[in-house]
Amino acid sequence: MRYVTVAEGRRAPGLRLVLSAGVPGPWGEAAKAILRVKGLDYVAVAQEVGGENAELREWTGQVSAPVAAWNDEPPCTDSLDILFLAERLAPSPRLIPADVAERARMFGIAREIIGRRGLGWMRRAMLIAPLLGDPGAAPGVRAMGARYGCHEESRAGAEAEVVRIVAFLAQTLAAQRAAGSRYLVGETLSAADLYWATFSNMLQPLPEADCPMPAHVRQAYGHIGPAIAAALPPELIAHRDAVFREHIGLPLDFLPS
Ligand SMILES: N[C@@H](CCC(=O)N[C@@H](CS)C(=O)NCC(=O)O)C(=O)O
Repeated sequence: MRYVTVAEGRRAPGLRLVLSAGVPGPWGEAAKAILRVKGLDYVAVAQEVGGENAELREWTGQVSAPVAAWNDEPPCTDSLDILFLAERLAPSPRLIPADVAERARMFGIAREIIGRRGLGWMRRAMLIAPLLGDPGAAPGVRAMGARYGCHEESRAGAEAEVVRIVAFLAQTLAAQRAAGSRYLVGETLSAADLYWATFSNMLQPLPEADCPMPAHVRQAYGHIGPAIAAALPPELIAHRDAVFREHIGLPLDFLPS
């Protein structure tokens, strides 16, 4: 992936996507997947994981990735705002169902995966909360812990929530299968499938060839423990593999080139 600096990205016209350079940040990979499915090109802008990101703060009022910026419009710093922007720029294929009941279900599932205290949030807390009591914890880890409320969580509490959400996703997929659909909502791909596919990497990393992430991240993501392993059926992983194969494409491209 060719990343430009925040200063370059801020000046550039068109669509820019700020991403954590060098790692497959799940929120960033989800935003990339949405743009890929919609065929939208963008300039990738580098955010530094756990870093000060002062220029990004100056531009967007916050320091996280992803951020999507379209021409002179205010940058979208929230993942659902990025989804709405993509839907506006490329209405087809739609990733937000037209049917209101399906839409409500899709956003409920999406929130459980990407939202505050959802799957990604709690999985991150599982990894970071235990490190925060160590006076030698790296400054970047401390920054992330403070940024994402990890100090408010215990590893066990966060793990229990991850188990509940994964079990819910497994039940949802099984019910959809029984009703004749391959997807989490309705009969076609929606953003919920893309969110699950990209966030599943925090539970069962994609193979190294498809996702060449730093060894310590791979090791941390891959150690889920028996409770999450028991809640995660092969069908959910097969679903994410199919979504990557048929809709997003592999390998993931996040290493600076
Ligand atoms: N407000 C964002 C939150 C995204 C988020 O949690 N980003 C993390 C992804 S790992 C991040 O940027 N981490 C690196 C950092 O904070 O430096 C959203 O809802 O999309």
